[in-house]
Amino acid sequence: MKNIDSSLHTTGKSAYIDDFVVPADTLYGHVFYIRSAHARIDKLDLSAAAKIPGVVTTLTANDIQGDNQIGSGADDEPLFAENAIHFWGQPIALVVAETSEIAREASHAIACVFTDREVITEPRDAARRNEFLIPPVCFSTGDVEQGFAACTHVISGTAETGGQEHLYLEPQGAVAIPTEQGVKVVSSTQGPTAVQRTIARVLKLAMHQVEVEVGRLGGAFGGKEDQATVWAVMAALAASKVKRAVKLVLDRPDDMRMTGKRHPYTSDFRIGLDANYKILAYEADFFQNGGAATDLSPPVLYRSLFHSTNAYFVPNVKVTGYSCRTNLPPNTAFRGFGGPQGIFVIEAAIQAAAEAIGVDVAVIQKANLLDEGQAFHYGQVAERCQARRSWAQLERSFAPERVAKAIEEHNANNRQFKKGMAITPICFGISFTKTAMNQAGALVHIYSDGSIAVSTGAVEMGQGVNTKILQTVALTLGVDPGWIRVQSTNTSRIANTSPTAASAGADLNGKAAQLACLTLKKRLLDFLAKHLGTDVAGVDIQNGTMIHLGKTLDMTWKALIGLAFEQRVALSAHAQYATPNLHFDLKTKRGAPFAYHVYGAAMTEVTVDTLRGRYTIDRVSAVHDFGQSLNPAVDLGQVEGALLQGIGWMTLEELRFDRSGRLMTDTLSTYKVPDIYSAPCEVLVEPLECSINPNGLLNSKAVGEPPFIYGIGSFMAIRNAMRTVISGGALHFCAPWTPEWVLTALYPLK
Ligand code: LUZ
Ligand code: MOS
Repeated sequence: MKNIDSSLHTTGKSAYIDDFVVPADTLYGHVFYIRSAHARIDKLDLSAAAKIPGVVTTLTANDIQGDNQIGSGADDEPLFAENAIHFWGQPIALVVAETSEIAREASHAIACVFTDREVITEPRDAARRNEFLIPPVCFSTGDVEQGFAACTHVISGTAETGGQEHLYLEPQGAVAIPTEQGVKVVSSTQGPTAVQRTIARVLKLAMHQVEVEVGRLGGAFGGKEDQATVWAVMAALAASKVKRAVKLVLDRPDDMRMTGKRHPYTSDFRIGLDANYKILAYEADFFQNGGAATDLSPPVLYRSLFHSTNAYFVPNVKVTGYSCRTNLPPNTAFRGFGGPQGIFVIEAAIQAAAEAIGVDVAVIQKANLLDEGQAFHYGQVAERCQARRSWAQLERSFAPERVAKAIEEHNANNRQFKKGMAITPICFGISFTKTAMNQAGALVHIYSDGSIAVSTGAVEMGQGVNTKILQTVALTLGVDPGWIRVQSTNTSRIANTSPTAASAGADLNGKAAQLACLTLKKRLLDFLAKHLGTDVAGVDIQNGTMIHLGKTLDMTWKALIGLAFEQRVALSAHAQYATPNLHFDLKTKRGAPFAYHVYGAAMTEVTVDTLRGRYTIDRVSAVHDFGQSLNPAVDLGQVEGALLQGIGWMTLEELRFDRSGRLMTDTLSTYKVPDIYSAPCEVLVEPLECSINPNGLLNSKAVGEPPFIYGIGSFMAIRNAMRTVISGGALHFCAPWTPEWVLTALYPLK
């Protein structure tokens, strides 16, 4: 089945926040902030702005009835700063005017006197001053010191990865409409309930007075898991103050300056191997740049620790995470959620070990892949482990040894253009690491004309979750997909939703929809059996036809529903799904936090122009574990998109903050994202054969985040190509590897 949204997208009919038809007297908001990343606010005077014609009101912390607090991870984030700001772009006030142009102009008339304070942008600087968002977190298993003592080779080093702008095509935004009982907000958020809860808290309302509606998002990638809330709350606050609809949409530079991004990490590693290249011990310290408030930094840090050994078995592990408070915007969820940052470090460590020992890196990787029944360092046992099977299929299908040989030959005969390759195995745990978040709701209505409406907590953000839910409903009820519509996500229809995140949107919400459909199906079959005067075991509904004792009945779906309605059969059902058997002990850092793991392996081939520092990604060949894919076209799109986003993170995308904490790369002319010219010339994706997953939706596996990690291969492959001209000496593991940095590494200043 093709993605149900593809024709809407390609004909421009998909409706986003900016397409939402607003009342004629809608007002527009503009957020005011000052040109500083850390300052004491001495004086704030909005009177000049308020006098500008067209300005209807201004809002500051003084306008808040409830708590001036929007922090999710901790109560450390005011909606409007009062006495101090801690990052460049932190909101201080909102101007509300008849047009967005007037609101923007008026914000320039706000007078704010402030005193700059010292700015910290680097996590290690923060750590030296004990500026942590949470106490250090340590996961360990076995005894690393004993492990290292038994090793033939011990290698240590440092690895760094940069931040990343989400660059969702649709910027952050919301429209708030005052209602009789409270407020209704249309928001571009992954987490409607988080928006609802925070509006209730700030406006001093009960949650049932707040309705949050989400049609679809023009991309999110984690950037709207938490950080869509701010703008929705501001719009709601303004709307309830002036009793008119208020729309607030950030322009691109403001969005890039004011919102948090992927966490940059700088990490120290030590890895120990025996004479057979078995990794006996691994130790790492991760310094996470958390930004100025807690936000999702703690769970992101936890996921770095969970995934710090990637797809390898390591008997002795000690990994420690430091969530460092700096004066950057609060960094937040971004596809992979700390996993890629953790995995980069062990891949760098293995690469460093291979170079120090003088052995092919793939030999070490392969020798240490996780086996069925082995335990991760947090105690969960790998079941239906696909690490070795993915690697083996990659070898069968894409012959990496032959590729390596061809590259060697090429490099021997070419001075300027050097080729390199790398294999990246992946392993990613599926479930929110916070067990309580692994639940979802669904509400299915069958209307009396036979048409079916499905509501869940899932937010469609381009990833195709609605298509998968629709397929699940069609399959479970046994009806033609044409009868079914997936509705918007709305807190009045589905309560207490987890954000659509952690790659688990289709799993959780699809399973809830499946449960609701099973209830309806049972009611309908009971009714059909009674209607025919037969036993329920003899009737079924399949592919839109009614079946009795193996024979097709002369009764349409529509007719069945008409009859059932006449007989007062309940044609609506709600269900909740909660992933079973998850547990994790935060004290001992042990348990089984994941429903299952996603595996895979990719080979990346590149060519580096060693004169200019430029490179091309020639080919990425991957064997990816989809389980039994529900929708191969949707899933392939996820792999391709994630791969390219991962390549961007590793190669092109470079956030630069100046010493005062100002983001210098706040436009698309200064922040380079991969386009079609920097995409791999060829992407070959093979599904891993015979992977079944009873813990997933209809045997499928989650797909959103794991393939992002394949991007690491582009960094390693470029590095390997550079190695052919730089023998010995330092070649740092410091991403992103922009052409400028490649050139600088190839021709270091003496
Ligand atoms: N969000 C979250 C996530 O709140 N918890 C998680 O474990 C997670 N994992 C991946 C992406 N988003
Ligand atoms: Mo996410 S990083 O699954 O919002």
